Amino acid sequence: MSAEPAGERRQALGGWTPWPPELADLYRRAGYWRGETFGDLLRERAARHPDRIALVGDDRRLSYGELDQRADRLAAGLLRLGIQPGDRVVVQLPNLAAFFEVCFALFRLGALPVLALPAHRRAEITYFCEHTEAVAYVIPDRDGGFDYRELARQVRREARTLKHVLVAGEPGEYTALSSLLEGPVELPEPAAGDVAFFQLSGGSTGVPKLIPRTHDDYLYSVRASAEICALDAGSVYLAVLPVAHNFTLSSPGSLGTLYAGGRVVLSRRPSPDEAFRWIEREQVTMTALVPPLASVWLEAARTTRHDLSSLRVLQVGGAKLSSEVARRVRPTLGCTLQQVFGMAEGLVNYTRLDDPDAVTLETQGRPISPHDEIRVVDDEDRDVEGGQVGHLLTRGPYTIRGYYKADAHNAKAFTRDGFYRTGDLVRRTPSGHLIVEGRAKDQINRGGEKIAAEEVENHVLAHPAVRDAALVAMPDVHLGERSCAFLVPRGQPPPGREINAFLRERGVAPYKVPDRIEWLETLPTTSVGKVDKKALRQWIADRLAQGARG
Ligand code: OOB
Repeated sequence: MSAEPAGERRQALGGWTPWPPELADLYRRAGYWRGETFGDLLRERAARHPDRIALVGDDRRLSYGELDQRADRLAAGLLRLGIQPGDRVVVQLPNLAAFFEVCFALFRLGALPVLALPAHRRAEITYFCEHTEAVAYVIPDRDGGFDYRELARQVRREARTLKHVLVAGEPGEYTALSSLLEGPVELPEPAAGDVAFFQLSGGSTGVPKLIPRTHDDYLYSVRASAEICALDAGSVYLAVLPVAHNFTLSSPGSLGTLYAGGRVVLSRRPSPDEAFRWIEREQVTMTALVPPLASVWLEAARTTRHDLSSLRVLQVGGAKLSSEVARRVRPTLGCTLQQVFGMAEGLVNYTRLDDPDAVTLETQGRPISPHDEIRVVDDEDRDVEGGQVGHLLTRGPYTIRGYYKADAHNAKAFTRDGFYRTGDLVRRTPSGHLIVEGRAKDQINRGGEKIAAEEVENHVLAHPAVRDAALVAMPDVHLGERSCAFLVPRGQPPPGREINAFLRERGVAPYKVPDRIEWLETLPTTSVGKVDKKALRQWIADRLAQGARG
């Protein structure tokens, strides 16, 4: 345990904003921050029930004892390779047991995983490597027909601090993770108040933002989430969305399940075909989906030959779930629906398992913690009347106080007294439940995948034929939203596919490539001269509605 800051090896990491001492004290006194690290957690569980299965996936079954030992041995190998406490390591692994071996090894070592998503490509990965000065990059050999070693070759050309590429699987010219398992060595103990790893923000600005999470704050959200979701040793959690995402990782996700001594099952694909097979085979009790996937599953469940009766809870979050789809969960799957409205920056809201239907079907839940401070405000940061729609601001024991190395942006994204401006528009019911009514941030929520408009606009503007660009959301029956780029050409507009090929060429993640392109002579502006995105959203929505009618 690392309860006492004295005598610990404290991290020298700069560029992040800790909580003010009086709040940190409060969170410790309340018993939220317990001085426990992720390394401690695994050690303790492995000592208690070494033979119990912790992870199942891709022909592997790892017990708690094995996971613990392999994390130690891999940490030793990483140290020998030259990876030091405090070093940053970009981890881009799909739903494989290796994800947990690598993360726990890095936690033990006090090195910091930067959790990239499998869909990220050269532009994003290079940026993460450069911004965090990462020394290593961990990838699978191939996944979903894509060769990550080829991506690593491209990243290595640009990311100067990168010394090692480590591969789960066939390493090619790189180092196989399996070759790094060595006899365990004595390791310095990281402090629980230190940054443990980086999550990625959905973002709304030009470059992706990194979210520093400490052992203390993240473990609190994991523990409290596991309690809210009633996880125990009999729980079997199926990870279908990427394991690196906050929802799948900690709400309560894989880490919550490991905390509770349950079993995590890793599905490589989110399709009902693969997931239903896992549910039947491993007697899965809980899983988490984004709304479009929930609709696909509900459809498939009507005719499946798989036995899904072990499922107790289906969580849906990441984007707004319509009450029509919500209503179909229990009759179709025979399990309880739990809505989850969370963010990688911290705050997570859940409907509780014993909430009445009206709450579960119509709201996005309420915060984890009595110490999650919630404000709903107008454009001038004044609290709105109860029940009115406003901007959601929050602060609390597991919500960050600033992004990593982003001072200028932090001044806008946080209030002076440390509330995070979520960019979400919500209404709060008298019972304290939140209903998401919209979004003020410049982001597209493409079926749970977040696209920062400005980031994509900057990439598009690098094309010589584009003078001006605005990316907006357009309604979509399947994904909720897709992206539409309004572009102003220099001279003759090129075909849209040329723009999209250009973006892929620049190494932009596929989900960020515009779903539709519209050429305009100029972009409409508001009275203060800003691009009128509201008008653009309205225009494309009307156009689509006409199309649907015609
Ligand atoms: C989760 O995390 P992120 O960081 O990918 O995205 C956060 C944003 C929120 O600010 C909100 O705009 C949107 O995603 N969102 C929802 C929602 N859940 C997230 N909007 C409406 N209804 C919901 N239920 O998406 C995330 C993190 C942890 C747990 C669950 C989701």
